[in-house]
Amino acid sequence: MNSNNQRVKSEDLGDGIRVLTLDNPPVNALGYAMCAELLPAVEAAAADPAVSTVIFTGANGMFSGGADVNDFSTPPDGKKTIRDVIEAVERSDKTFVAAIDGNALGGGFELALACDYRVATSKSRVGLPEIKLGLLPGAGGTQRLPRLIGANDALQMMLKGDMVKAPDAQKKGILDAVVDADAVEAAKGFAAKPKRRLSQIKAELGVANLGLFATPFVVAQAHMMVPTEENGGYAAHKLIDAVQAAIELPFERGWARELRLFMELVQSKPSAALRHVFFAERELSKVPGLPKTEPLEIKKAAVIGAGTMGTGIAIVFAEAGIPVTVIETKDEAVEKSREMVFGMFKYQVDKGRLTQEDAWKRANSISYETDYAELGDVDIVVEAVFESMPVKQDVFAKLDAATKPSCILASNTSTLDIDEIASATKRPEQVLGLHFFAPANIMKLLEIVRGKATSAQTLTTGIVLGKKLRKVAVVSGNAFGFIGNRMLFAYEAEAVQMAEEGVSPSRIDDVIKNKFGFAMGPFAVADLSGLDVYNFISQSEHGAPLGRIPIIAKLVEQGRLGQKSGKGFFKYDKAVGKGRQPIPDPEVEQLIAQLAKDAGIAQHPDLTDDEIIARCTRALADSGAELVRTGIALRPGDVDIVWIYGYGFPPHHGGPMWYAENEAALRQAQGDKNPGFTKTETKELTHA
Ligand code: 3H9
Repeated sequence: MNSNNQRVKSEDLGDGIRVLTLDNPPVNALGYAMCAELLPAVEAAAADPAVSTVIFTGANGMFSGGADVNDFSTPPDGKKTIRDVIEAVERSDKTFVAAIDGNALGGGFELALACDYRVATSKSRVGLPEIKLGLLPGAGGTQRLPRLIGANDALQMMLKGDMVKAPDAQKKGILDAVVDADAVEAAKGFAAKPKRRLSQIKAELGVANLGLFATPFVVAQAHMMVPTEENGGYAAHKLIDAVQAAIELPFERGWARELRLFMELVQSKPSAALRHVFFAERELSKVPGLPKTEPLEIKKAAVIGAGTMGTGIAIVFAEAGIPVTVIETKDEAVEKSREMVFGMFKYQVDKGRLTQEDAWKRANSISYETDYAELGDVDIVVEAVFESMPVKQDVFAKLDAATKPSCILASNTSTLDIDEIASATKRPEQVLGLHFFAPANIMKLLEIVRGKATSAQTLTTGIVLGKKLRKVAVVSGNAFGFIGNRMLFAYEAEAVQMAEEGVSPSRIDDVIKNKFGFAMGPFAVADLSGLDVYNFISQSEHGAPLGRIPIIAKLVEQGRLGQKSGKGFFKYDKAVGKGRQPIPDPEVEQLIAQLAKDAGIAQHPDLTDDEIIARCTRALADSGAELVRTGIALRPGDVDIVWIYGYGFPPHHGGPMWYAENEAALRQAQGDKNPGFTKTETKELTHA
């Protein structure tokens, strides 16, 4: 039988072999519509006496990206899901083989696990990334993978949610063959082999020497290792429960337990938040109204300045395989930069992420020069010099003269006006901001700042380059502080305001970090960034409208610049947490109380934890809404991504805009007439 349904192609190859090809672009998602076609195709093959082997494969350069994430917003209500397809495979007495060419993820990989044999091309990757969506694998993954590779390894793989390259998957015993040739051809080699269902075998723990108490011990350890349910670990604990069921229960009961846990997660708030983050991330490169243009090919780059930031940016280029020239006149800075580069690549080798040879090649793709005349052949330059307009304008004028006409000139400024910087050149259309976050080689966020003259090609090149550099790139308009830092000011100001009302900085930080789940509290962040930097910015012409924070000016006056000077809002002691752990300082609390008294600020020292969270998050959302309203940010989702990837906003709360919107919905439902930022407002704001 040869048939061509919309999403499932069925072809008989002779010798009893039928190939079912998943063809549902872009990622062959196994959504309701797809499963409504796949299920009868599997049932037809199962019922056909002429078929002895069914091979699943995928079109569009991949096996399948898993269930359709869009489907999770509506209950299945009797619609067919990948679980129904897998049950049909399980019922059938034919041999099933997965021929994987490209990614097999989530439900896609679970379909492969339901097969008797799995073959993949060497470039393929497999994985169960559901945890990143606040879910657990809900189509048998939690029951079959433990039976295949041992529960302990399976649990680690599912908790991380990372993709595993085919050769590594073969070593783990996940794949039966890895080939450089055609996957379906290779799969045919398994046609005559006997059935081998994972559901029929017992799951072993895969941990030696723990005796009778091995399972309870490993399970208890696993629960201890992941974040608490309230603080980002909601799905992780349920995943551990599901894997425990795989060890302790017969397959059918584990399969049922997995579904119950999956359904609980689909309806959970953290999962809704993480699914929002997933789609918001994929929206980022869509810039409304941007004419379609070919991006410039970036074969060679340059960075101006070998400070910590410049070096980090150079490493990012080198890691992406783009050779980079760093311009630096001070020998001492070059020496330090080289040390940082080699230290970082050695670390990658030590961690097993790079071979010695690759690390050496990449480290040596960063060269150092003193003269701009060496930049004649580069395609892009990123300037990372001191944050001062005259200094930057001087650099840009020199770059304009030294680089070829097509070269793009980018600034890593975190606050300055891109248009003013561009005005120092004769090519403002080829100027943009590329605002990396420190440490540049670690932080995922990149703000791409579009000046008023930035051309479509320059912006497109920035977006494509961002992907190549493996950054999460968010387009921002040219406003003081762009998206992230502008909101940071509003957030810090609100935190200081609460301190002035009598709540200690350490309590505010504790609530924001440990109760809400931020990576750091607002006062620790201020200390890390440097209070002198805040002070300098708030005194500058552009920063002034953001308002001055008198306590910060006072602390700077006293030489309390933050972590770098050992004192800021908190004290730091080299003997405690390597000098990075904030220690509450009663002196600062007294100083704040005095300033508040002098200014006649009403005291509310008994603010609840929830009030502290509400005020901080509302300050962020109000400021984010203003950025969307004025077109600086394209969408509320872009704001969320900036704060999740650049400032440690807990992803399970969806970002400041998503969180505010959902909190408002809750308050509205409770009859609050002034609930705050609502969903309707968000929709109206969006420029996309
Ligand atoms: C699951 O399987 C649950 C089961 O255990 C149980 C079920 C009962 N659904 O990322 P890209 C879209 S949960 C819907 O830019 P890439 C994406 O939005 C699922 N849409 O491409 C984008 O759309 P647009 C577990 C999806 O090449 C387009 O495809 N699976 C899905 O850089 C291209 O995406 C996962 O979590 C999906 N599952 O990366 C895998 N996947 O063009 C999630 C993608 O309109 N997906 N889209 O903006 C990924 O990790 C990456 O998308 C992938 C491709 C690696 C596949």
